[in-house]
Amino acid sequence: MTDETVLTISAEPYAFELEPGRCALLIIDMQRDFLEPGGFGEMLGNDVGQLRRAIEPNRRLLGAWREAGLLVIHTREGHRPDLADLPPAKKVRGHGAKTIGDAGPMGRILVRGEAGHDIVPELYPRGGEPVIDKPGKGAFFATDLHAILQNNGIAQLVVTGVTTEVCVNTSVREANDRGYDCLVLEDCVGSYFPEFQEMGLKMIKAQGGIFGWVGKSSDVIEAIAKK
Ligand code: TIU
Repeated sequence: MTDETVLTISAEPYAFELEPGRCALLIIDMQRDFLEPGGFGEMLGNDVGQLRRAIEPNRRLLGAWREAGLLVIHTREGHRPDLADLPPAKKVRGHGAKTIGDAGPMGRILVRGEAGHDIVPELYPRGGEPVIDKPGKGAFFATDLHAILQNNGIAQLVVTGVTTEVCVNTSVREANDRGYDCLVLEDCVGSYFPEFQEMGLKMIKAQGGIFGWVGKSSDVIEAIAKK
């Protein structure tokens, strides 16, 4: 793979021209509290099985991405232990009996350093892979993600993670407005709600790719493995 390599990836609304030297894999919020039985997500009444389907395709993709020597960035949604960065509106939204910062099934809910806040073992970051701790749904809000991408010469993102219509969509929209081309992999993103999974992906690729492209992990893995 040279700096000039361009890999044509089958995608909608049309093929994505992936330039490996300028493309990072962005894995959004694959955290235990969202994905594991007994976590915060399940405590809220969600079916974590809907999200867990994305773990294995992400594991394969991450392996191939690392093998190819390309940049991978992980994100986690969460807050400072003192909750100074937690907007009061986010704390009280939903009127839940337990909310962010309270003691949950895997430590304090969405607080950095707690077990539930960390990334699932199957996709655990390796040393040298940037981990972005974000207080919001979008990966760019109040983080150094844009600076890290710019410093690495990144212009394209392959985006995976959870949930499709919340943090993935928000991050893709933020990335799009900052000039990044985003390829979202449908088998590597997940929603607790099947209808939001479908519509969340449709919203990205509609109107000629208004926010980006939608493809499959197998096509990316095949392309980067060949080079
Ligand atoms: N990461 C992410 O999507 N956070 C959420 O809160 N998602 C929900 O779907 N609730």
